[in-house]
Amino acid sequence: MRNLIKSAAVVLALGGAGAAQAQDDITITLVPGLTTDAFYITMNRGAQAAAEALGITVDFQGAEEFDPVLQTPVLDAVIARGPDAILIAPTDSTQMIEPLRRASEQGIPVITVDTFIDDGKYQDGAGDGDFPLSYIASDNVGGGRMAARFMAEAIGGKGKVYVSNVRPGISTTDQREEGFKAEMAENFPDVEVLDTQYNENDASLAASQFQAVMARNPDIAGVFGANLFSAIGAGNGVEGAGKADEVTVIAFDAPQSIVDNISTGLVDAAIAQHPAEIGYFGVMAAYAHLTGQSVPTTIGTGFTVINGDNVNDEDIVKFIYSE
Ligand code: T6T
Repeated sequence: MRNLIKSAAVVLALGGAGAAQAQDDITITLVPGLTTDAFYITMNRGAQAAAEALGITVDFQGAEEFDPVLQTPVLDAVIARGPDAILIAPTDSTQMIEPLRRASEQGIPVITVDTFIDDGKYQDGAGDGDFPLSYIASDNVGGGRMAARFMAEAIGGKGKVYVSNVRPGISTTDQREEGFKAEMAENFPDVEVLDTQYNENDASLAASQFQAVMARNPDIAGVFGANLFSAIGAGNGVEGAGKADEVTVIAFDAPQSIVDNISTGLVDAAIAQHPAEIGYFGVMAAYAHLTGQSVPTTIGTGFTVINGDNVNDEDIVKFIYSE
């Protein structure tokens, strides 16, 4: 009912008088993967910029860890409040399908940001999780391939490396690993990619895993941290082992601490996503839908590579994630 009344208000607003008041009445909820991650904090900054430009409200409701078991009750509470649209980074590509279907069945439009459910191809009539309107994110396979190229170049095209990753089932980090391995297999045959180490988004675990990998492979040449916590942990592990000069660390994500580690030389390169763009265009897509426009089923956002060559450039500052 509330949604119906609001839709009527939007239609009225489109007709002319009272536009500002009716737009004030639109509320979109952004559900991040977790609330304390600089990546999602930056995404929310972009979402708030769009909300301000449009004169609407965006609220930010999430769990404290990246976990579908914790995200589901947060989502259920959001659904119960009945926002006009939900933007969400689903924490598992299969486990979040049914919880999100509950939103869709209640008439709340769903757009996924950063991560996807099912195969990420929405509105094509195929698959259980076809109902979200749009997916707004980085090209994570492409980003994984970029990471592989920087790694291969830094280690001279040969040696042992591994991927420090969160856990299987997360679309983004799965795709980064897939892209990293595909690029190595296709173009760098002398790079051996060892077994992936899964760290449950725990930087301390990622750091201790480096020590264990090194104990088994004293000639380890590099580690790719496939997200912010994996990369922070990989850097800490390499530093703790006194191997900063010998082991290459390539990071996905760009919080201040990783950028600082690029300045000291501990981290060789970071693939910075543009989370503020994801938030901004997520809100714009939801608003477009709520005001009767069609929206693209995918919107791709970019990357900026930060390394020793540009880490001190003024232009780089805007790509460092907010804390
Ligand atoms: O890398 C981002 C995000 O893209 C991924 O889906 C989960 O991890 C981060 O939030 C970084 O911690």
